[in-house]
Amino acid sequence: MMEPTTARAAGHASVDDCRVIPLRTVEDPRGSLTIVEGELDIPFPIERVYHLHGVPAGGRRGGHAHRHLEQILIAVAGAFDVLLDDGVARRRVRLDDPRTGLHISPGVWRELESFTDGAVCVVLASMPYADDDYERDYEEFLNWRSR
Ligand code: T46
Repeated sequence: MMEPTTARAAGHASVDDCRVIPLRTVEDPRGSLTIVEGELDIPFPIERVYHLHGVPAGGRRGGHAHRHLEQILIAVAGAFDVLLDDGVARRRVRLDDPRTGLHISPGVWRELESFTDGAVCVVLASMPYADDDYERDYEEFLNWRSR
């Protein structure tokens, strides 16, 4: 059982709280099978799954923070960069391995960029979709983080 995120309630995590998690993978001559069970392999129950695909090579997504939502991003095909920003520090993570997932804590700004052709990003999310959980304005994000 994975420990729940302590920063979850506060929503004021740092970029260093965002970790690349190795995912359980079964390898055999037929190929590989990677497993994610909520609260076992990742630190939250999975309420929603979506995937980004058909992103043009070099394309970008994201450009926002979530106040409460936490997520795991997995590059199940291809690769892309995730730029993380907590209002003080920034960190860039390249995702290119379907056996790992990037845990993004609440309150961290993210930009996805440098997609390779054919890349697919699967996202495991801790909450249903809620537009009012998004902070899409960077200046407002900085104000919120500094409070
Ligand atoms: C994130 C990155 C990695 C829905 O109706 N339901 C959903 O569950 C989602 C995720 C999106 N939408 C709608 C809202 C917009 O009209 O789909 C449209 C595109 O969403 P957005 O511009 O937010 O897409 P991205 O790729 O910039 O961001 C998405 C997630 O929204 C976000 O949580 O972290 O992927």
